This record gives sequence, structure tokens and C-alpha cells, in this order.
Amino acid sequence: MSQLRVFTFFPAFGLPTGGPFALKLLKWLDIGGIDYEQVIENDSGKGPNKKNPWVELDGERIPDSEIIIDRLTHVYGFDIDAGLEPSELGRLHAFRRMIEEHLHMVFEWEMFVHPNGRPFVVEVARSMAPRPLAGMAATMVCRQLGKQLHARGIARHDDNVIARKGIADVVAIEVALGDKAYLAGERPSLTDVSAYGMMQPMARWPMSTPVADYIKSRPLLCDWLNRIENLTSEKSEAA
Ligand SMILES: N[C@@H](CCC(=O)N[C@@H](CS)C(=O)NCC(=O)O)C(=O)O
Repeated sequence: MSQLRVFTFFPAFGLPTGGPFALKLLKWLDIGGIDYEQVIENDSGKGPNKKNPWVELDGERIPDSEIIIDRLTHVYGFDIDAGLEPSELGRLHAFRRMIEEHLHMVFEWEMFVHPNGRPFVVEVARSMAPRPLAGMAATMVCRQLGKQLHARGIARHDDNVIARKGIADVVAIEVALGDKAYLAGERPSLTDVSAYGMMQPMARWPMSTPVADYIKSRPLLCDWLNRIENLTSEKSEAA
């Protein structure tokens, strides 16, 4: 039996981690009934790609939730998307890229740049470090993330444009979901799990930010995210 350690950011908003890619990975592992040890590590610089999450699989360090899931699919023989038609897989892949490459920027902007997000960052820093240090650390993190988002282009827009762009992603997901249980119908796909990782922290965080507020105002979206949250493996249900 392989030994798997999963390095994630701290728990937040009643979730096992506030990191969207780590939350996606943990949920995928739970659905697959794969045993792991969660290790809280808030310094993403310690990871092989200097990004969170990463895993140690029998001592080998592997970065990036997509690469990790791909690898673990082979190691554990659990493929959440097995049997889906290629055209469906293509559609789901496009949604996943939108969530992880675009909606993620808006997530970061709302948490680290939006005036209502920043106090949360300060509060988290205060729970981890003494006051003067915490204030400096929070300012540094927010500044660094702001610079990254500016380099990627999104933070060059007005606040209301960024909000509109993020809400447009969420609306596209909402339309694709319709009245189905999951994006591909009756069974969860990797894209449902990816969306859960990105959107459930927003649905749960106490701060009022535009895209998070939109998600919170949509009961069908919240029901879907909670449905994914409650998914466990058939193995653990039988135990
Ligand atoms: N494609 C990566 C994305 C990982 C990622 O962007 N992680 C963010 C946190 S959500 C991070 O570590 N940010 C810290 C930094 O950039 O310094 C994955 O799927 O794991």
C-alpha cells in the first residue's frame, strides 16, 4: 500500500483547507476512498513548484493538483471520469480550465485585493504571527498577489469589470448544470470537484465580495456545492 501525504493550506470557512486546488484534491481522494495524511503547510514555497498543493507519494514529491490526480488515477486505479464520452470529456475539460485559470484569478483578487477580502488576510496572519509581524506579512502577501494578478492582466481592469468577468464564469457553470445533479448528469466528474474547490470557499466565506455574493445568492448552485461536499466513497460508506 502506497503512503500518501497531502500538503495543503490551513482549514478555513469550515472546510478542511481554504486552498481551492487542495480542496479539489482532498475531495477527489475522499470520493475515491484513497487513504492519505493531510499535512498543513502554509508556506507554498516549500513545495516542488512553490505552489500549493503538493503530495509525497512514497517519499516522491509531486506538484499540481491535475498532475497529482493523473498520477494517482494510475496508482490507485480510480478514474472519476471513466466511461464518459470524448465529447463530454472535452466540454468538461474546457470548463475546468475556465475555473482553474480564470475564475481562480477572480477568487484571488476578491481575497487579496478587494477591500473586503484583505481584512480576512490580516485576521489569518494575526492567528499565525504576533501583531506587527502579522500586519507586515499580510501586506506583503496582498502586494505580491496583486502584482501577480496585474502581470496576468486581470487586475488592470476596473473592479466592476473584474466582478462581471467572474460572474460570467459562474453563470456559464450554472447554465451548464441546469437542473442536473452534476455537470455530466447523475454522477460527479472531475470538473464538479474542481468547481467545488474553487466555489465552496467563496460560498462559505463571511466577506462580502461580488462573485462570492453572487454564488451565495443562487440556491441551486449552493445545493450542488453542498451535494459535492457530502460525497464520500462507497468504500467509506460501507465501512
Ligand atoms: N495548477 C496548480 C495551481 C496551484 C496554485 O495556483 N496554488 C496557489 C494557491 S491556490 C499557490 O500556491 N499560490 C501561492 C503563490 O503563488 O505563491 C494546481 O492545480 O495545483
